[in-house]
Amino acid sequence: MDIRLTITLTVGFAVGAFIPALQGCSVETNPDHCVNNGGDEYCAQQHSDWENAYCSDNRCVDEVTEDGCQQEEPTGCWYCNGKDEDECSEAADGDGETGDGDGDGDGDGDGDGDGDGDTEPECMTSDECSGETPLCEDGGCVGCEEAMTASCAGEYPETPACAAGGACVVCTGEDASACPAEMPACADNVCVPCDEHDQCPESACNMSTGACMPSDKVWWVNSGAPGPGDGSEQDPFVNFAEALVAIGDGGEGTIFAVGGGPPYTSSITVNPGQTVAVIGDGEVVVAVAGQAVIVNDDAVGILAGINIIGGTTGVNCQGEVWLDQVSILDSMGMVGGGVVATGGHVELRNSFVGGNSSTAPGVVVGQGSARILYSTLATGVDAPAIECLFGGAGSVVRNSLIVSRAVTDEMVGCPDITTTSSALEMTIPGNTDLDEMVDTAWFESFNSGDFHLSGNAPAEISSAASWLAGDPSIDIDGELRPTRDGVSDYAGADIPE
Ligand SMILES: [Ca+2]
Ligand SMILES: [Ca+2]
Repeated sequence: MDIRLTITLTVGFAVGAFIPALQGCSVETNPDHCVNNGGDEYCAQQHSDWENAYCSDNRCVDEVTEDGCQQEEPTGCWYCNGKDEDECSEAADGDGETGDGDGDGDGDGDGDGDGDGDTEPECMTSDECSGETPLCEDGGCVGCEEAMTASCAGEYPETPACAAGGACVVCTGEDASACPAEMPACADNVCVPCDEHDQCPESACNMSTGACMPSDKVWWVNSGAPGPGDGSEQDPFVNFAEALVAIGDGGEGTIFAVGGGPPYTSSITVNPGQTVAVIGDGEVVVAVAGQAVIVNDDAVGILAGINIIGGTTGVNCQGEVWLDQVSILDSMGMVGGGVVATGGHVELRNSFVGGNSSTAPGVVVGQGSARILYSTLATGVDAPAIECLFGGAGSVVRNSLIVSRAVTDEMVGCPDITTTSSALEMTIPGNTDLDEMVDTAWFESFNSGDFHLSGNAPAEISSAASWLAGDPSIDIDGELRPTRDGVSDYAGADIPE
């Protein structure tokens, strides 16, 4: 409301020297208008390229100007010395004798006549208005941003959102309330499937379908809560196991996880038929002895904003897995791998995978496939960053940073993976060759799995990636990516601050 008010006043000031308030009789002065600044002389200064400059109060002109200056003599509303002086059309005509009389007469007559004509209603209802001035307000068609009382939602139920140019549209980035459940997000004023969790603030984006997860199937967990809890935001469960039970067989549910307390010690197991989203706040730590996340065949696991430390395997995928802004640290000698595509398909985006004590690869591509996008894989001396058990056909590495402390290829057994726009130590055409990573100084803290880039990272990383439509709009920390097709960007999950 404040913004609309400001815009309206600005536009109002631009049109006339004086703006009578709609309800009362108060008058505001426009300090930038020629009638308040000495008249013609002011216009001549403001428009030094004009042959003639006349000051008008805009009542008698065809084209209203913001500062009141006109190039043609504004007969009938010419205030050559400013508003305190008499209107001076008559003086210029040299008709001194009848000047006073005619002047008064013309002034009143023209003023009333023009006034009535100008305020004859342009519209009675909004269906007489369209385009970028779709709303009828006080007899005139105005843009939705200017409107004080009329609104897109009130006048046009099917296009209830107000776009920047003034038009009423189906949706905007801020208002997608008219979009259907299966296409809850908005791009270019058109409803589209979601691809980021922020587009579904009450639950999570089901990345698999592009719909928001059910808003009535949402549970909260907080490892620092007193427990046992009922899974509500006010009284959360303490561990994932209770929330997974609440989602139930074949259910589709969202778990909001709060970090800052002790590590979560129950694994996240998604059973066949289930679709489970776990949305952490970035401070969530999952530390279990065995496999931290298991997504079974015919199950969908969607994880974001969580940190997995240790265990035997970070994420074991047999169904469908979506990982965004996830960190997986091998601190204690994983034997399986950070992310294992046993079967099915893994999407790994804006994520860190690796660690110094690696005994297992960062990503293992088995019978399944993986798409590794804008992720940083950095593994220890005994482990490749990516290992393919069956060649890697159907898998993709793009816009990622792939390194290993091993003095060998950091991708092993993967001749069929499609790798583009990434930065690696090895040479693959279409990617950036960083040469051997001689120590761990490229990262803020390699040993603790903090793969944010340090000042020692090779500069080529900053332009190795190429953003494409559909790619994440942010990095692992929420920093904005370029979001224009073909623009170069940092490879890996981190854009340095
Ligand atoms: Ca290496
Ligand atoms: Ca960053």
